Amino acid sequence: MTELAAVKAALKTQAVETPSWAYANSGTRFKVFAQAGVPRNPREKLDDAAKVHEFTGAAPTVALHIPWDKVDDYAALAQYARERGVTLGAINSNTFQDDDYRLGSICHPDPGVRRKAVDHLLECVDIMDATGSRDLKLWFADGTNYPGQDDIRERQDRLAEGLAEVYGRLGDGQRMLLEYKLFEPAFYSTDVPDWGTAYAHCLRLGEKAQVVVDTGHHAPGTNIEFIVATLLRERKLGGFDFNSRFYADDDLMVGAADPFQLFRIMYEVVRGGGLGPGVAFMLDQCHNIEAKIPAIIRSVMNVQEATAKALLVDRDALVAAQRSGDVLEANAVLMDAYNTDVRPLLAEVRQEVGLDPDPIAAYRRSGWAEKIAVERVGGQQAGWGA
Ligand code: AOS
Ligand code: ZN
Ligand code: ZN
Repeated sequence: MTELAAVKAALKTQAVETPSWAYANSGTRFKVFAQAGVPRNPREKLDDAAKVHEFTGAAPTVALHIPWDKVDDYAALAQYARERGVTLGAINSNTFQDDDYRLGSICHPDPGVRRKAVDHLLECVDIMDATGSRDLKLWFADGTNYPGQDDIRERQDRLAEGLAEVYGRLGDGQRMLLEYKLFEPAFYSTDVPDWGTAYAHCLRLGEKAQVVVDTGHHAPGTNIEFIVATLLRERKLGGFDFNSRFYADDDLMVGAADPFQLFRIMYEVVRGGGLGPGVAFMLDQCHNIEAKIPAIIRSVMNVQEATAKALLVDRDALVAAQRSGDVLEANAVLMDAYNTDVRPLLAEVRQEVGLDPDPIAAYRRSGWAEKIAVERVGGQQAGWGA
């Protein structure tokens, strides 16, 4: 296979998981702007996700969030997805929206509240059994607001105990993906604030526990690609929640704020052999003011563009420059790949698999946006503040 053929082959197999909540109405704590045609239930979210896959060919799975996507029959929902050409992906738990969770969930000082949180996580594994999902994605809003509020070390013990129970319930081929976040909603201490804490818990738990890197969950200036390289090296990178940030957990379109950072991350993924099914490439975004489906298509394309550039890095030239200590040349090799316009290459890749070279234009021409605007009245809010 020529080098270009190998790059194309890798791009053809790339899969980006889209989140059900990105199709629903969302906003900030100031205002949720309702959009026309937004899904009214989980099935309609899957209909929209299927459109993203239809035009990109690269979004074959959809992440669910429980209880925002609560249904009576999850196996039927999975079947509904399959009939539309997609399958159900990660199950995202929610231990942050009940009054009981004011002081935390799995780390709460009260064992009764901890029991409730762990039971929810176990229920999520039951749902995975029904949907055929591989991954349970855990993000905890747990933490404290004031020094002295709770024992931060004991909270780690509670976390470890709860996670161990859920880990024990995982079946063969199922995984637990633990997500970290610097702060918010807790402001003084967060129970899983960084990759090191997530890694330490996952290491103790075992092989089925891996870390999720949400690209919006770091302090400004954090070298995320270093984290990615390290986790891949330790075989503990379970996946990504992709999005962009300017300030905090902005959840904007991936590759919008800093496409160069996304390229650097994808380079480490390629370099570390992470471009495969072992790493889940998920989006975790909200489209508050822009049209949702084209924004998700755009996001998938942004990931593809960063990946294509990462695949185009001349590794031999890079290694030679690095080993000879040629700083400028090494940097130039990387920048050459980053500065390549990969859009024609991706258009070609799409045409080779029978897709329109311009997924957004194809979506716009399809009439789907107009159809759902007429058919769907009273779209659902994603969940936050609902
Ligand atoms: C929260 O900030 C996180 O990024 C989570 O991944 C969260 O679970 C997701 O937004 C869906 O609830
Ligand atoms: Zn996330
Ligand atoms: Zn987040």
